[in-house]
Amino acid sequence: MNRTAVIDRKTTETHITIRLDLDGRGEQTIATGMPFLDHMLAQVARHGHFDLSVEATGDLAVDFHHTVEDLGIALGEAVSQALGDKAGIVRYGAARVPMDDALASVVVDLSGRPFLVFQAPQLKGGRVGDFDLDLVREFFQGLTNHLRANLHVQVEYGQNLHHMAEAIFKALGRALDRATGLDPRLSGVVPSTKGSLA
Ligand SMILES: [Mn+2]
Repeated sequence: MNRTAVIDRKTTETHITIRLDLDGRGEQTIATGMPFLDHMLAQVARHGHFDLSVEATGDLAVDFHHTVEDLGIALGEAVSQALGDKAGIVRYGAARVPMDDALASVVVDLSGRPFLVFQAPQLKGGRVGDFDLDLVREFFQGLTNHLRANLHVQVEYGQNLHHMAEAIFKALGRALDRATGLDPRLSGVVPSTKGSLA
């Protein structure tokens, strides 16, 4: 079974192309025009064992905001498309990932009901190079809405902003790897007593 997606999303503000294989080996080619975000998306692919290629051009000269939000949207659409009707998936995933001084957790339910809880006040107003860390939340909001998932993101503690952000994206990869994984005991049944996760 092929669990892949190709997304080509074009607006007046951004143009994003994503190729995704949920059952990959963590190989990535990522070029968003924002090297820090490239580094973060590479963590999702690596630790989610996804093959992921992302190309984005956007109105970065205005602000990184549109491109970051649209990347969240496009990645959500890609994962959603690759999952199809979600038959046989684990559905839930949780990961706590340390990075030196920082500890972050991501818990996901691929429920079909978008809801984001984002508790990372440490990032507020922070920057890594030219990347505004308030945009991490915008990325996750776009992802949540278009993956139609329940996502809980928390930075438990940390000192270094780069480490806290990176721990979040690594945890996202691990949690998504688990949630999108196939459970052979389900033999293709959708894991909901309603019979649907659409
Ligand atoms: Mn790093």
